[in-house]
Amino acid sequence: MTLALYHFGPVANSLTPLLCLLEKGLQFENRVLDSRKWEHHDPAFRAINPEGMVPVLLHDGRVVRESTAINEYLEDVFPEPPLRPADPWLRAEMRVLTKYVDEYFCPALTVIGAHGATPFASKIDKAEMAARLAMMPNEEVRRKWATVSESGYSDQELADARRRLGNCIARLEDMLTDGGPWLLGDEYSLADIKWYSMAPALPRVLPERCNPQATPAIAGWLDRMAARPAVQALPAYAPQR
Ligand SMILES: N[C@@H](CCC(=O)N[C@@H](CS)C(=O)NCC(=O)O)C(=O)O
Repeated sequence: MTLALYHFGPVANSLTPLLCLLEKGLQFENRVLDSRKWEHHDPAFRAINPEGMVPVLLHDGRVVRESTAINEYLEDVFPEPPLRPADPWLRAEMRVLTKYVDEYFCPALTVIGAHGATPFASKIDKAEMAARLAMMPNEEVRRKWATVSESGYSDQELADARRRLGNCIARLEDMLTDGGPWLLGDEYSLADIKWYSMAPALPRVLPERCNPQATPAIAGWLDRMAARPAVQALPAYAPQR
């Protein structure tokens, strides 16, 4: 059996399957790609995912894409320890939560994260950047890089992304208040993993909205997540720069 994960390190969508693999104690080839060196544009990786996007899991020669789908796949193939509730209602709730991150939380955080790459991207030679953009088949990724290689996102776009992140904070605090230690109550699940792939950025991006006084339930959950051995193992999977 061979299992390999192609990823950008323990952050955002890459963190989702990385943490799942570590929670399950699975042995895998760690294929960390350095996005700042455009390693995801190398022909060897493009042969695996023509979209030039991570994360990608390779299991016995078969390519599995999309972080949320990868984790459900890992759960189906390697069910121990279980990270998906047995109860069908809780399982549906778990999928509502992972879907929210994919459709709402992640796109808002991407605007803020990509804007932070403006100093790096705007220094790239224009001809080189044009060649890079031409290599990006995914329109959203291409538009993102085109934006940050110019002046970055507008104040209005940044404010709108922060507004949406404020809604994510409110939803997370609400879910954790009066609940169990984890998002589904007593059962740690793929929902915690998915939210944790984005949530550590919240106190940094919106410190006035997300802090131990304003959002004590989030602060407690972040601490419980940080104490998990699998989370403590994550830094070893960062790109070596
Ligand atoms: N919905 C996809 C999103 C994947 C995605 O956006 N990946 C980003 C990194 S987090 C990427 O590969 N970007 C390529 C680039 O920015 O050039 C998933 O959850 O796996």
